[in-house]
Amino acid sequence: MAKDIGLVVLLSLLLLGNYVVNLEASHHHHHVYKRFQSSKAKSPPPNQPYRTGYHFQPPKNWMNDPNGPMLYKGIYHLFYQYNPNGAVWGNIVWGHSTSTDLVNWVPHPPAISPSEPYDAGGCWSGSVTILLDGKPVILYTGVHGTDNIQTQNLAEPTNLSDPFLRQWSKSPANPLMAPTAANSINATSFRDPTTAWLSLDGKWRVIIGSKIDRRGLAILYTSKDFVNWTESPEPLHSDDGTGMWECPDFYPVARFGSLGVETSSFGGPPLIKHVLKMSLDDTKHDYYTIGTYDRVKDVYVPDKGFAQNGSAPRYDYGKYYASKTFYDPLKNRRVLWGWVNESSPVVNDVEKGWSGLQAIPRKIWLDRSGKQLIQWPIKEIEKLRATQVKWPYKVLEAESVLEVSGITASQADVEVSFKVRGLEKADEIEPDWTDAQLICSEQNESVKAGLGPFGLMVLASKSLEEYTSVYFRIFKAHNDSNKYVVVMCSDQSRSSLEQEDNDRTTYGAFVDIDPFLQPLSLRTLIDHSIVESFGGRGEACITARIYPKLAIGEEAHLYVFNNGRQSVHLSSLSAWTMATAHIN
Ligand code: DQQ
Repeated sequence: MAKDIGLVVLLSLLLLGNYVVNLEASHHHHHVYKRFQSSKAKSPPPNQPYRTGYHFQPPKNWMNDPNGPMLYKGIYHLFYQYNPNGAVWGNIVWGHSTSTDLVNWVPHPPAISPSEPYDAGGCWSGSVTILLDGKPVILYTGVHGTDNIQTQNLAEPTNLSDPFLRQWSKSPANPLMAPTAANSINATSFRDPTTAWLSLDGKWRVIIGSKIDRRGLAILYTSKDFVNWTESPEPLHSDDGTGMWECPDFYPVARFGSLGVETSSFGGPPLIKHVLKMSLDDTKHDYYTIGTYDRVKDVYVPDKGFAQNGSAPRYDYGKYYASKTFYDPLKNRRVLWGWVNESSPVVNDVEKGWSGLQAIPRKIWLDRSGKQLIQWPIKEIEKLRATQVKWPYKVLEAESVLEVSGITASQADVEVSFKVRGLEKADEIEPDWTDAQLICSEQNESVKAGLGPFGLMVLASKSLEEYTSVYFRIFKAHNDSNKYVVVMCSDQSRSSLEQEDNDRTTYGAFVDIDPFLQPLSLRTLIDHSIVESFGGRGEACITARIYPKLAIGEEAHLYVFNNGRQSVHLSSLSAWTMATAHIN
């Protein structure tokens, strides 16, 4: 059996060219390191190979933005933009589920649905704020039925003693914030209120995404009672040429350490920095800056080197949008949710009856450098880890591919660390290679270099007709051979035999680590049609959606490869089958 696999891999790699398989090593690990024999991942039903085993999704229909995540009476809530009538966007309500662990989810009826003239066109995105007496309230965007006019509205729990908060009542005072003849608000670009924060004057603040012409805006409102809101003369922040700012998120982070900070916390520099994230409607990516919140002038100023536009760093360099964080007082952390759209065309969504996933919630904090955020899948997800395969330290020879067998590769969690030697042999980066995505698309994993590419091939068919590669390349910096540039790629070009109509963009990100000093780690969460990768322990994240035809269920395989001219060291490798979570 092991021989067969080795042979097939060898043959197929020869067909692909460029590879010579390290057969010796690939034989060693088929049986040796299976440590646990626990629960298996369920195979997906044959007609639904792309539904996930541990990612949040409703039983059917369309889902987009995460809304109002929070903890209330020890229970986590997630609301989400949902179409109760079909697999395409429309008729938007707030879907609602709760959980005690952020892993398993119980569905509830929609929390809010169109019912009033001001939201007849849809209950769009918004946030939850926990008031001083502990009462959670929703601010959401209502879209007027006929003319797409957008206003901000309040909903409160009908029964606070219900820990699931299954019923919500809209305030009779709605709409609370509205475009009028007197203000200059763009009526059809005014949406997605953030979680509110309390400032020094005892008044609540909230920002709403907007634009005027091409200038993106975070319009600021203040209120004493959460019902009567006044627009501030200046936005909290704005930037020219960006287009519409959707789903803004504004929150404090600790300058050092990974603990979360409550949204209203004062602290102030030097202990606290602020993050402003916006979702750029033009590019459909989430960008953030790190900066200072001036509470006196009520403005946010990004640190030097940051601009609130498409040049800002991204949470995720793959498919990830309309994200939102919340402060989790139970675990003292800030948790990030993000919507992962399909990469297939609408006809396919309709055919399979659903569209959209939520990424695994991520703990998020500021890096020691103060220049970027770090993200890591919440710890709780590790309780789904079942059968484990663990390899000892080994050398990954130049041009080798090893199969990681013994787990269910279609529903898995993989952690691998590479140690590189001989960095002097790395190729020098071209001076104009400043765009990681471009580097990755011009040099796929078959293009050999001095150091790399090395990484994983996930959701691969046995003979590698299909695979998605997630890998690193290490370059010497231009004109400075003591500095190195690490690029992380996620290549979807061979993910499926039938994907002409899919979005197959190759994604790329720079990873800000020194591969001399630390091992270069990669963690990848694989779940049938989603591949979420974390490079350098959360320095760079890339999420992809893929639709294999062969690498489905038990037919999926996992490989680790090095296609560089030099060997690299595999300082650790662990892979787990992930058990199926109870989701909705
Ligand atoms: N999705 C919502 C809007 C938001 C957009 C509508 C972002 O509120 O601006 O479903 O994906």
